[in-house]
Amino acid sequence: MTSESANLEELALEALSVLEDNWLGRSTKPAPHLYPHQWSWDSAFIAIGNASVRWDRAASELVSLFEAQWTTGLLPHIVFGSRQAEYWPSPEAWGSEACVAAPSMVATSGICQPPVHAWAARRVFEARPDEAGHDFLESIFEPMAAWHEYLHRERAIGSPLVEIWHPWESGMDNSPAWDEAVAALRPRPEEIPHYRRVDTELMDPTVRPSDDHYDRYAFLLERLRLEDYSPAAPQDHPFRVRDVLFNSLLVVADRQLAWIAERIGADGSLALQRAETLSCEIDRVLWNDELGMHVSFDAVADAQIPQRIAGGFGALLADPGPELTSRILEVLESEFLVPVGASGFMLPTVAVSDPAFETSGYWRGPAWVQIMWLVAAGLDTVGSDALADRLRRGVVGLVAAEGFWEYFDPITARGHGSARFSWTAALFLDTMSESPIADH
Ligand code: 2M8
Repeated sequence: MTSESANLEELALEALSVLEDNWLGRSTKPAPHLYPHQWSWDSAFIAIGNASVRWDRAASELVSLFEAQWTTGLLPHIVFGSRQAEYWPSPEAWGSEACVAAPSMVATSGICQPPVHAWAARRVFEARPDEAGHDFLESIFEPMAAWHEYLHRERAIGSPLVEIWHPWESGMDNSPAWDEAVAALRPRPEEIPHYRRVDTELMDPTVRPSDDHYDRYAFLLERLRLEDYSPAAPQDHPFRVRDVLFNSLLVVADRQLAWIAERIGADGSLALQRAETLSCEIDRVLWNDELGMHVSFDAVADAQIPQRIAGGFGALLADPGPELTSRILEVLESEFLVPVGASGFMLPTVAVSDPAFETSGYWRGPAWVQIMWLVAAGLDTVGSDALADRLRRGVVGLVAAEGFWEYFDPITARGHGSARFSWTAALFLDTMSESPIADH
């Protein structure tokens, strides 16, 4: 065994210990202190990482999340565990107990996150395609279909593209792509509920979203809470964004739902049809020819958001065809990718040359492992294997040099945010098991 592969083996053991330490009993918290409950898309990534190493936990991660599903089909972005664990917005701020559609056994948030779950469920099944795997797939299918149904029913307003109603729903909270839409919110002081941030007590406040943004996050939360998270006139909601990553992931998710349906003898034709419609709309509405990539659409301003962010490369997952793909790859290579380690690339969330770039500012520049993992999968989809491989080497290189951080500075490659971050560990494990990196 070479010293490099010995080192990778040690890292894999360390990744397992991160997941072990963050295990809550039936699911995994994203980070030891900063995010002490269960988060929706984190759980999907964690399930993917656990699938081939701790199968029962991978299944439990998704099953426990779906137990907190609302009767509307909404899959909440946070499922609260211990009330002792400090986090804002707390269960009281969300007030899910007062919503008829919310589960009674557990407190949750009332908004959602990108739909990576059907993909995760398929990966969990594929890691164990026996009776247990089949039972898991059967038990998750109806709730999964209801989750997708919720998105297509409640979030597609005047367009097949689905909307997010809060920046937190994108998972890329303070991305500069949302700056204008957030600035356009002008809450009166009495419309901002009183709150105390916990994140800035745990982290350097300069790398977290600003107080100004948090006021608006709190305002949107309160507005949605007053309407039981199901506004009677959704077209009047003040933050409505058709995010390219969210919609691209829904294309993948619908395709995976159809795949699951076939495995268990159910009908997946609607899901397939929806995936096709959505994928055409992504190219029709979200493609920006001047920027050479897909961007999100502000449904309140009725205009595209002309900001390139790494999430836009998520459109590769929906397979945009050779012409758009070659334009996208050109932008990816010439504007975004930054060399890391011997032969890897990292992908900043905002291009280093972009005026909006901030080197350690959370979703405003740093490289995130789960975005790199998703874009690598997008590159696989369009047959760009060499680039996908170099992005995966980037994931391994960053973790090997720095550890399992929440995100990484694209200039110095230093780790930032929370240490011992669950999806970094989970997707590192997946990257090691999926690719030939370890053999090189
Ligand atoms: C971050 O978001 C939460 C709010 O949901 C926060 O800042 O408190 C984001 O990075 C999000 O993508 C992630 O799912 C969550 C937990 O890791 O943290």
